[in-house]
Order: sequence, then C-alpha cells, then structure tokens
Amino acid sequence: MPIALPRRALSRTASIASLSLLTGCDFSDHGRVQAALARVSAWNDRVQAALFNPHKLAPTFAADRAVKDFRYNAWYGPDQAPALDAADYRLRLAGLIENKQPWTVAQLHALPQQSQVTRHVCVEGWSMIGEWSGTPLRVFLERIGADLTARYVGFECADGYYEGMDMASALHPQTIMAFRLSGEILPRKYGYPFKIRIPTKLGFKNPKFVTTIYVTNQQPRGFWTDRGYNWFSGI
Ligand SMILES: Nc1nc2c(c(=O)[nH]1)N[C@H]1C(S)=C(S)[C@@H](COP(=O)(O)O)O[C@H]1N2
Ligand SMILES: [Mo]
Repeated sequence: MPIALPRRALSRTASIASLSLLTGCDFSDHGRVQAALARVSAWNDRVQAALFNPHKLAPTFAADRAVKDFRYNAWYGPDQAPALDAADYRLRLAGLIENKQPWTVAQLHALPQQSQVTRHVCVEGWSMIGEWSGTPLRVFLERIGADLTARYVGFECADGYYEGMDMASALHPQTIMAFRLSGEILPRKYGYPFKIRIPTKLGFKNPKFVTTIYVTNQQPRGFWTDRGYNWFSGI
C-alpha cells in the first residue's frame, strides 16, 4: 500500500532515534532497551497524532472493487467468534457521556447510515477492499452527549479485545459503527452487531463485537499495543 512520504521520513527518524538510544544502552539490559523503545513508540504516537489531518480522507474505491468473501482475522478461529444475540445485546456507554442509557440493536439500526468502499490494512501483511455501512461515530457521540473535548474514545469487545483512539480520529468523517458488510447485516465472525470501521488506521484499530464505548482523558489500552504494536497506527 502507498505510504505518504512524510510518514516514511517519520519512521526513518524514529529508527535513527531508537538506534542512538540503543547505542547509549547496555545491550544486555533488556529492560532498559525495552523502556527506550517504548519511549520512542510513545513519541511516535504523539508526532503521528500531531500530523493527523482530521479532514483528509482515506482512499475510496468503486463498489465493484469490494471483496465479497472478506478475510477473517482474530487470534482464534471463526468458530470461536462471540455469538451475540440481538434479544439480549445492549451497547454499554461509560465515562464522559451525558446519556449513558444502553442501546439495543434495533435502536442502533435506526441511526442514519452511510456506506464506504475502503481498504482494510492488516499489520500482518494483507489488505483487502470491502464495503461497510453504518453510522458515523461522530453522529452517535453527538447523539449520546459525549464530551467531544475529551481526548480519547475507548472500546471493549465481547471476546476480551479492547482498543481506543484519539478524539480527532473518532470524529473523522469515515470512522463509522459498521452494521453491514457487502450490504448484509454484519456476519457474526466479522463483529456482529457492529465493528468500528476506521479506514485511516490499521486493521487492529477496528474493534469487532463492540460491547462498550467510553469517553475518557486517559489513553485507552489497545490489545495489540499491549503486545508491542504502535498505539496511533495511522496509515
Ligand atoms: N474484537 C476483536 N476485534 C478485532 C480483532 C479481534 O481479534 N477481536 N482483530 C483485529 C484485527 S488484527 C483485524 S486485521 C481485523 C479483522 O477483521 P475482519 O475479521 O473483519 O477481517 O479485526 C480487528 N478487530
Ligand atoms: Mo490485523
């Protein structure tokens, strides 16, 4: 996938920074090397967030470019994917939100919706164009009286996954609560009743089977960030 020049320059700067930090370290001191790398990654997050243009759109494609048999991904097989039932599903809201009433699937489906044909990029080395439809997260956050001046939005998922993003990314016009894939109600393994579809970020920043949305000023943890990946992960 094409990477914008400034990003490439940025990652080169980051590796030079990590190199000079590393050479100042005792290589046998694993803890200190890890801490130095963590500092570079946190710095990288801050620079990426500062460079993020909230108005710049991710590329979109003609509808016939969307793959129908979309690739599935999680750390477990599709048969183990949570099977959420509309009868008892409730989306829980927490944190800096005025109206924390839980939402049913029917209420979510009644929200205004839009479609996007965008590329999903997985850090494991594959990418695929898909068509997702749903409600802009911005519309939902406004509807529930979320504090839009707060710094972050966090997500918890039915499979124990968790993610979060900065408020500017959450309010980006292409960040949606996706209820449909290829026009069909989102199948179970792809995150029923909805996934957060954010085409300006890597695949792992797109949480599926979301059960809680919260608004906070503390940076939410991320499942893969806790396992070494960069938190901001814009593309
Ligand atoms: N709840 C949950 N969300 C998740 C994941 C997961 O394991 N659990 N995996 C992430 C990763 S790494 C990718 S690439 C995409 C895969 O989504 P897909 O199955 O629709 O392709 O979901 C992301 N969101
Ligand atoms: Mo991924």
